[in-house]
This record gives sequence, structure tokens and C-alpha cells, in this order.
Amino acid sequence: MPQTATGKPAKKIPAAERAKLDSRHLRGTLEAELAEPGGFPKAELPVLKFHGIYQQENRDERKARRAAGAGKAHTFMVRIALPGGVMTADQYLAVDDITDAHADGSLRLTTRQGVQFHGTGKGDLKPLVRSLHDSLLTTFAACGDVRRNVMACPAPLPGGARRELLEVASAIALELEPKSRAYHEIWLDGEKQSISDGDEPFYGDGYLPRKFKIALATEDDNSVDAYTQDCALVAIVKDDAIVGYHLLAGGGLGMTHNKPDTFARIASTVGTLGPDQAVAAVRAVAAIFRDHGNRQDRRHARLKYLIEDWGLDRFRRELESELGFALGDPLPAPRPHQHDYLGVHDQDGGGVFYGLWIENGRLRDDARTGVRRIVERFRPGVRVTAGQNLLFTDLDRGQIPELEAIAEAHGLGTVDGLPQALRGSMACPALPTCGLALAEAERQLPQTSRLLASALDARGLADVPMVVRMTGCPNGCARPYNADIAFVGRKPGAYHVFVGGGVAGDRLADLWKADVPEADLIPVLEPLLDRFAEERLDDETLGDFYRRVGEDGAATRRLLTGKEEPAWQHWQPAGFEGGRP
Ligand code: SRM
Ligand code: SF4
Repeated sequence: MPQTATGKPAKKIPAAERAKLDSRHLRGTLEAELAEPGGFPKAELPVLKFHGIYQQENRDERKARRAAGAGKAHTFMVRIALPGGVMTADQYLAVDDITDAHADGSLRLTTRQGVQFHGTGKGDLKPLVRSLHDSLLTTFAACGDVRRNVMACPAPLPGGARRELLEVASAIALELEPKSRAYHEIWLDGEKQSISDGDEPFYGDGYLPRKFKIALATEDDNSVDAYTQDCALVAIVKDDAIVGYHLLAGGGLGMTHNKPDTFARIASTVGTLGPDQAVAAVRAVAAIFRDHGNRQDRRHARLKYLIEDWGLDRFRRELESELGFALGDPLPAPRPHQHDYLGVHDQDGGGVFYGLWIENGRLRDDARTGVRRIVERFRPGVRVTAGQNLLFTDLDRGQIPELEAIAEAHGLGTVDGLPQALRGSMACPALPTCGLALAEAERQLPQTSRLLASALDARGLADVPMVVRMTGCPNGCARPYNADIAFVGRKPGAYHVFVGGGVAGDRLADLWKADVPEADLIPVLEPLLDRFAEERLDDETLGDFYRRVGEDGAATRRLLTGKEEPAWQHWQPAGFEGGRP
């Protein structure tokens, strides 16, 4: 075994770290591999991700291909990063054109305000990236061990604060953008540069230990789910201007079934910042993660585990030392709701904006045509929300009836008559594209959420705001663990059912029942819904009711079902409340 200078055995560098170190600042052998038939070799896939590209296969076809003795038919998922979800009409139309030219004809609005293409062939990658670049859009650093798409509340509400919030989001995105020219060289035929130490002044050769997620909310709008982020700023607004921020850190949802050392965590309130300290503070949090995050065990390579190991006091001390100034004392944690801004709203500077519900963020066929027609007709600004919906901005109120008529003609649900259980629902893509999916999500939730909507309607609960989420595995891409109700894939056709999060997104749900077959997803919730209908206080949400009637999840379950769960599956360490156990 290799030795260090002190004679101690040197730690082996894990493959994921080695791939970054050897990549020559994200170049790897991608350019050469692009010219070869077949997929990219496994060793190059981590580098490919930094360019916003994942190698996938259509899992619906896997069995038949195996049976026919055919190898994997590789296709690619390509992700665009859009700080704050903001696009122009021209950019949206270019993205829509690209899915016909270079992908499978569908667009996927993501839970982090990005857009994904699926089903892209290897030969289409370069033209796809070039077309995006021509529209000033990029896939660079949309994935990989860097800061991910920086989220910000996208609604252009009256007052200057929202504009400022989006500007700060863009400034943070730029500050933490990798500076390597690899993307230009590989995809845009940019001039080859020699690789020097100065290429990546912030990230260095090893980039971050893993992904790093940032979001900006305000004290009255948590539409970006701030408590699930590695680092979030919640703006304190006075007289339409941002006068400071709450700094949150250490949120994160990914976990692995039956591995108790992995867990979801709600971000902690670390302190407060002045209005000009936002970029420096986020950069400092990312620097701490870069320097102290776990690079040996990728499952623990998220800021939440570092904060759990250190404790909040040490984290705050290290952060202040990195920053060179003291943070303000934490204020009581804000509890704004996750607004969806569907329908018509007054806009900053006059006019209105309009929020359109897009089921699970998937735009294909008639729905895609409908959105395209709206964008062509009114040329609005287009914004992707963290709820996988679209906002059209810069409209006149007089245009709304025609806009709604186009939406309805193309089967797009306007907000009137949209049940809350659908309105607040989100699913991740899962099958057939996601290589990690254990169960369906995007293709299953439409049935499940409609059954839930009927069950709520039958009990007079149709108007209760509700966050309902489904994922095909425990990684948590549709942020299930802080929802009122969530279904998390366990195996084909079976889910863990969670309840007790809520519209503020600031607490974790409890595991209500494990390994529930698809057909029983709503029946297992009925005792809870019955009792909710009977005992609900005015304006109480399901998650709040669940918390009120039982001290903890187990107590509530006993109360409602009269049963103990037999073998309690791993969910959270005992006594874990989303901060330190
Ligand atoms: Fe995610 C991996 C899709 C938001 C936690 N996520 C994946 C991959 C790339 C699967 C893979 O690694 O092979 C999925 C691609 C599926 C496909 O076919 O498109 C995928 N994640 C998504 C998207 C598209 C879901 C959606 O419904 O929109 C979201 C893209 C956001 C974007 O534009 O950047 C998406 N992923 C999230 C979120 C939510 C968030 O960030 O607000 C989470 C939970 C928050 C968190 O990170 O803790 C999330 N995704 C993960 C994880 C688990 C990370 C962990 O800490 O363990 C993985 C697995 C991994 O990284 O190894 C993952
Ligand atoms: Fe895939 Fe799991 Fe993320 Fe869903 S939650 S997209 S199944 S990794």
C-alpha cells in the first residue's frame, strides 16, 4: 500500500474523485469518444455529467433487447440550467424546436426550474448543445459535482425585491460556475487551450465532493423549497427592497432504503446576512463543502452530513472564519408557503403574469403544441417554477381569455376546477429513462393523485391545499420527504407512504406505511383522511393536522389505525427531528 510522508498508509482515491482529477478540467476523452459508435465508456460518464449529459437507455425496451441478444441502446438525457427558471419567448421556442430536431419530442420541466431533453442520440448531442448555445442557453454544470441550477422564486410580483432576488441568483450562479473551457472545446469547436492551474480558481482539480444545491426564497414565498437545499437564502424584504437574508444550510433529501446512515435533512438556520453579503456567504458555504466534505464515501458526500458531524456551532465558526466577518444571530426561522402562482397575477411594472399547470412538468404532443401556440401568440417571458409549472410574464389582462382558450383547447388544465391534490402534485421522471428507478412515478402519479382527489372530495376536503409527491426511488428528486403526502418507490408496483410534511416545506414527513402495493396507496390513507375530515380546524392542512393529533408519527399511526407497524423500516434515526438527532 502506498505510504504518506508520515509513514501512514495513503488513502485510496475513490474512482469518482480520480475521474475528476484525471479529467484535465472536465475534458476527459469526451471529444474523441464522441466520434466513436456506441455509448461513452463508463469511466467517462462522471465527466460527461458536468456537461449536463447523462447516458441512459429506454428501460421499457431492456428485456426485449436482452432476449434478442442485443446490447444496450444508449440514448442521452440533456439538462439545461436556467437560474431562477427564466427564459425569453425566443429561447423557449428554440428549446421546443430542439426537442423535435434532436430529442424524443418531449420536454421535461424539472423540480429545480431547469428543462430536460430525453432520448437524444449520440450524434445529436453536439448539434443540440450548439443550438442551445446559439440561443444563449447552456447545459454546462447543470449536473456534476458543482453548484447546480441556482433556484429563485420566479414570480415577478410587484415591488423591486423579486427582480433583485433573480439578479442575486444569477450572480451566485456566475460566481460558482466552473471556468474550464472544456465545454467550448468539446461541443462548440472552441480553440483548444493548454490546461493551467488558473483554469478553475474556485473548484481546483477535484471540484466539489458532490452536487451542491442553492435556492433563494423570500420571507413570504418558499416556492423554491428552501429547507431542502444545501444552502438557501431567505430574503428579508422591507419597502420593496432586500434588507438582508436568513442563511440556511444543510438541507438535502437523498437517502438509500435500509441504510440508516443516509437520511433526509431539513436545512438549519445558521444566521443572518446583510443585503450585500449574499454571494460571499454562498461561496463560503460551498468552499467549506469543497474543503471538508466527505470525498471517501460518496453516499455521505453532501453538506448535510458534514453539518451533522460537526454540529451547527462548529459549522458557523468555520463559516465565519472563511468569510472573515461574523454572521448576524439567527432569527426565528421563516415559514412561508410554497405558492404556485397558477392563474392571473399583477406583475411588477404593470400588466399581469399567468401560471399554467403542467402535469409532472412533461410537455409532449398536444400539451406541448398548446404551450408553443401561447408563446408564439403572446411572446411572453417564460419561467419554469420549482413545482414543474410555467409562468408566462409581461401580459395584458385582456389577453388572458384567449390564452386560457388556447390552453383548454390543448388539454392543459387551467386553475379553475383543478383539484388541490393535482395542483400540488409532482413526480420525478423515473421509468423508463432513469437508471435508478425502482418503481414508476411520472407514469403512476396521474392515476394516484386523481384517486386521492376523489377521496378528498368525498370527504369535503377538495379545497385543502396539499403537497403530494411521488418518486421512483428514495433519492428524492421530486422532494417527497417534506410533503403532506408522498409515495416513494420501493420496488416495481410498491411504495413507502409518507405523511406529515406540509406547505411550508420546513419539516420532514413520517413513514406512514411501508411497502404499499400501488392499488392500496389511497386506501391506506383513508383512516387519516376520515379523521381529518371530522376534526379539522379552520384552514388546517393535512400535515398540520397529522402533527397536532399525535406527538410523533408512531403515536399518530397508533391513534388512527389502532396498529403498531410490525417491522419498522428505517426512515430516520430515533428522535431525529430534521436537525441533529
Ligand atoms: Fe435528481 C439523480 C432527475 C432534482 C436527488 N436525478 C438523478 C438522475 C440524474 C438519475 C441518475 O443519476 O442516473 C435523474 C434523471 C432522471 C431522468 O431520466 O431524467 C434525476 N433530479 C431529477 C429531476 C429531473 C427530477 C424532476 O422531476 O424534475 C430534477 C432535476 C433538477 C435540475 O434541473 O437540476 C432532480 N434530484 C433532484 C432533487 C430535488 C432538488 O434538487 O430540489 C433531489 C433531492 C434533493 C437533494 O439533492 O438532496 C435529487 N437525484 C437526486 C439524487 C440523490 C442525491 C443524494 O444526496 O443522495 C440522485 C442520485 C445521485 O446523485 O447519485 C439523483
Ligand atoms: Fe430517478 Fe429516483 Fe430521481 Fe426518480 S427519484 S428521477 S427514480 S433518481
